[in-house]
Amino acid sequence: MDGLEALRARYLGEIGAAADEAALEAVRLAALGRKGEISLRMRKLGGMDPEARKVAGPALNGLRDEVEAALRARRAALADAVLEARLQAEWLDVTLPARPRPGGSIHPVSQVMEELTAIFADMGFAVAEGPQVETDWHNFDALNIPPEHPARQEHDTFFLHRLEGDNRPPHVLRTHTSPVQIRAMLAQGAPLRVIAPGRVYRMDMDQTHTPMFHQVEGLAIDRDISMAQLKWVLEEFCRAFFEVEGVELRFRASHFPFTEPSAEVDIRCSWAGGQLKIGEGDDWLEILGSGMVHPHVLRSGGVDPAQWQGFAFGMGIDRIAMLKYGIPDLRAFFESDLRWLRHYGFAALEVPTLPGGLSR
Ligand code: 2U9
Repeated sequence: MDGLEALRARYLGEIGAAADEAALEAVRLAALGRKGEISLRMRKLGGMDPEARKVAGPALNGLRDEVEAALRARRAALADAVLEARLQAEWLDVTLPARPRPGGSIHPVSQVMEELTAIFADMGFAVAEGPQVETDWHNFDALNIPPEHPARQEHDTFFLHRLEGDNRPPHVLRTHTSPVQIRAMLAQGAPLRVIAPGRVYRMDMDQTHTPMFHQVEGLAIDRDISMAQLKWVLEEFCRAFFEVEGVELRFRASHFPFTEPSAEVDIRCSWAGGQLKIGEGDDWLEILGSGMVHPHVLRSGGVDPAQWQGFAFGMGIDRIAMLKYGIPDLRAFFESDLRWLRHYGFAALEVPTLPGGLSR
């Protein structure tokens, strides 16, 4: 058959020159498509005389096979080139440093709240919350602080202004989180195990006081609850929170209207070299107050003191944050100074847990 050599040279040339998949497909259709040049010639084989067909048939089959092989090879080469171009374009230097930390950080008060929530949750305490604007009954009377009690003055209370004719009970900004536990007792009854972390307000401002600060209080009510269990819970808490095995606590008799007996609790520490170390040395640092819940207070919460006993404790969150993280000035906590926040803040997304670590 004439011109096969020229056909071969042309198609192999066009295949080699096809720049992309579409160009290659156009060449395939021109040669091997239904109306392609090679296909048409193959169709004509049937009309040839047998002698001529014997020569032309194998030659055309050979040409078709060769063109098909060239198409396959070129298609593979084009696909390789596309992949190579992508690899070049999407190249990534995995040795580059990671992106900078996001600007925000967790405030030490939030961090410490998460830490103590994790510790007390492990001992079976749920978190209770309540309003920051309270009735004076929930804030004082229910806690065995009657109107004439000197503690009402000591609390430096913020009273909410009342318009004439307003018959609602007097409201205050809560001076402690204790009313949260009164509400928890009334709502849930006994037995009960809750902590109440949150903001409290007292009209006081100097180097160690701010008009708003944070407290956490705890309350456990059950049958046969005693000071021994209070002591164990507080020791466990201090060991976990300050991350020292050998914590030692000292209970000093004290007085609060809402607990009887009451104890202030000191932790053994050392100030050697001006640096605080918990769990060693010969100094004692007051960290919390505690006691057995007063029967009047149980009754205010609708709990029968003949059936149930309870222990309670309270501490300042800002204060224990300062002790744990070596923060010298309380007032800086609430100034929103970005340099301070960057220095004392904690990485976001690293939630404190007992197994995962409280503070890193
Ligand atoms: C209920 C019954 C009892 C909570 C308690 C203290 C002792 C205490 C202070 C520590 C430092 C407040 O932040 S602080 O100034 N708190 O000493 N708090 S017992 O007793 C309760 C609470 C609620 C129903």
